[in-house]
Amino acid sequence: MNEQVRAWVRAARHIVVLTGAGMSAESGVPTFRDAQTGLWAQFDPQQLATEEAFRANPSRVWDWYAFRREMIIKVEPNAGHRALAAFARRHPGRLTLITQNVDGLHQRAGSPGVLALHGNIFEDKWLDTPKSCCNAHAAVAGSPPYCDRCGNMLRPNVVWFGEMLPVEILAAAEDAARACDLMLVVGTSGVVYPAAGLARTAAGKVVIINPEPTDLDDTADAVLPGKAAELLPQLLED
Ligand code: BV8
Repeated sequence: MNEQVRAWVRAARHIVVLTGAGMSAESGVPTFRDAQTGLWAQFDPQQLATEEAFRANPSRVWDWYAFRREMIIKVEPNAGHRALAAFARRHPGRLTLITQNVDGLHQRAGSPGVLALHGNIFEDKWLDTPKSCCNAHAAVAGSPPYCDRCGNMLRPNVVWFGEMLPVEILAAAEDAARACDLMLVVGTSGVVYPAAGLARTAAGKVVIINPEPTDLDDTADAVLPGKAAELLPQLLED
């Protein structure tokens, strides 16, 4: 099967790669569902990653993101991240990389033009529309930092459940999916929308790379039951 997929990679003029938390697992970043260890095990990530949860208990949610940032800072992109960046360097314009991950590891590996559908955990933005008094650099330190004039709070610049994805990035991702010859869907359980929907709108063949069954297996032309950092270097080498 790998040989078949390698032939599809060689023949494809435009490849789209859609990644999820499993892409970073071999770097040591627990997947979204596995991230709930220790203190956070008692919380459902989908409950924490919402505006409601943040307004109800800002320091709990802020500390959860601080916990995840600490974890991500300590790790490095893996061979899968590096293989994608190297392929893009060797074949400019042939690969569009779309990720659900907020960890920035694709960008750190050197991948150009990453479409980060769900934002970046290392960026902050104001919770409410900032007033003239809201200066992020002058925010009072705390969990979370806040404006001492109006009380506005900083929040991570990620897309929470129930929130719209960045319109331009989603539109670019949908365009790429509709124009691709081949889509590699790597390390995602395929349950979160509209991201998972991209695999269902892909014009080209869909190949899933995941050690476990996913909600998208039914739409795939091939399923490779393996790990991202092991299979991607094999599939993408010229
Ligand atoms: C919205 C950022 C609407 C925050 C995230 C249609 C149908 C059903 C529900 C909905 C629908 N449309 C919308 C919804 C609601 C909701 C949704 O999808 N709910 C699901 C859960 C049922 N979607 C939303 O709320 C979206 N917004 O719809 O807005 C709207 C419209 C108009 C006006 C206003 C609003 C926003 C969704 C984005 C939420 N933010 N992240 C943060 O990170 O804190 S989602 C977050 O969870 C991740 O970014 C990722 O997308 C998802 C986790 O999924 P995966 O990445 O797949 O990770 P998971 O742990 O599940 O699986 C890991 C996989 O890796 C496994 O399969 C495993 O086997 C595999 N693996 C493990 N090791 C390896 C491996 N694979 C390869 N190699 C390995 N080594």
